[in-house]
Amino acid sequence: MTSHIPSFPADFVWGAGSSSYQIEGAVDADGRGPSVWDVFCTRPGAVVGGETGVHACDHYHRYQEDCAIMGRIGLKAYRFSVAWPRIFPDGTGTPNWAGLDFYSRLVDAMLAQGVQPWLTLFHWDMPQALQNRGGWLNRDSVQWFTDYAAAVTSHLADRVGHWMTLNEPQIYINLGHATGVHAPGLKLSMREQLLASHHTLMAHGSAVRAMRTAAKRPVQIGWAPVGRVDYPVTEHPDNVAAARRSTFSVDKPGHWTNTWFADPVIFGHYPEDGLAYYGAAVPRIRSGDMEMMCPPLDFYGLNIYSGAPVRAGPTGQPEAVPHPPGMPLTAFRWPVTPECLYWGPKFIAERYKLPVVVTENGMSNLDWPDVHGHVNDPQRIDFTRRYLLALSRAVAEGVPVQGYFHWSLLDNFEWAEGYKERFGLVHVDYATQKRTLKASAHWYARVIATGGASLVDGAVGATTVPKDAVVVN
Ligand code: IFM
Repeated sequence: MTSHIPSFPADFVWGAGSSSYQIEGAVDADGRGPSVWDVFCTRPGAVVGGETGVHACDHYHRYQEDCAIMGRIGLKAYRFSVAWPRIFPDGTGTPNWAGLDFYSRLVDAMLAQGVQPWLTLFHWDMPQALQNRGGWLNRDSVQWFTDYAAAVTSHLADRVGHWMTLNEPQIYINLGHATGVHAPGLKLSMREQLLASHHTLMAHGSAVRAMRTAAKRPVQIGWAPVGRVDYPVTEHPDNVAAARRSTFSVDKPGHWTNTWFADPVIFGHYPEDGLAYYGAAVPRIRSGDMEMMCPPLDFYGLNIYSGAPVRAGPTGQPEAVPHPPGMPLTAFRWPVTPECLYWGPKFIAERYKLPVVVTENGMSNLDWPDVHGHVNDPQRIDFTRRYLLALSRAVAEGVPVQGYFHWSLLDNFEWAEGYKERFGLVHVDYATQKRTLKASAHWYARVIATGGASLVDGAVGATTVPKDAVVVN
């Protein structure tokens, strides 16, 4: 890694994130309707241990305590999502006042702690009532989502300045509509998968336009796709070119692509290689569809956890390079590849010419309170330090990175994995709902307070910046 001194702009957004179904619980409270995840969790074998989000972190009732924790860590911003079925329990009709009011109180509690709200509209919990009408396969989903986006925006945009439409369309299309391991648990044909994805991209664009009108003041709108990052195995220009090419190619089953989703949203057309790759499975594109997808955005959110090394083959073509034996892995068995937080934002900003925000990054770990009640998670500290140093290199080289949101604030419901994977800066004892700040939360607080300077502290969890420790190798 190139030696550099970590440096982030003074207005860099240091945050942490979560999503509604993963933390809220209270699935019947105040008129909320069922979501696809409530229904999916009741399927035998769908979720590890038969676990569900029925109680999760009980954040719905404990949001004040959780906002106080955000204040203790010194977060500048908190990314959360709205549960669509709290606002439209039956999918359409009149918005549910009590649901809107919960998010209004949550936003006020955040602001009282000096934490800016960053709101995601769709983090996978579609109302089951809409799924019963075909979900994203129904072209009406564009209007359903637009109405929902407008309702939430007109209610909260006086206090919420940053908005994201969709979280990781690649994942909910792939796991929810192709392999069936996430809600709504469908195993559709490729043609149907691409139709569902086409509608979500139209819904995104239509919603952005409606939100700008409903907000009644300028707001920042982006989205949060998952970033496939192929990074060069060495920095030889041929390897860099190969990594860039494969990062932006459509060449693998499973929707693990940036361009199939982002080219329509930013450029207004599907990528040529994707059209060739999917061939006859590409849905009929009606007049006006592509134009609908691409209203201007203010930032490009990137969820990045891991990347894959690539080198240039004999004719310059990208070749995957296997990770070495004994590669560091997280508890989820995801490779630890800090390089992706340099190359991912750099490649994306170059291609799409938008400021980038890392809207998710973090790791699951095997954390538990020790006999003194402390939760020591040195792996998470080391992981985050390495990734943030890589990100700071991008910043130092002029890549327009505006912020970083650690995933996640609290341990939570990790979808089909239930409560097995702990991603939080804060440990949650699900039996008692006791929150304990992990060592990483204290460490991250220091990173935030020093504007990133403490990333070069020598010791795990160190609280002072050694004067001579300013160069990182
Ligand atoms: O927990 C998820 C989140 O909901 C979406 N992005 C990846 C995280 C870790 O798997």
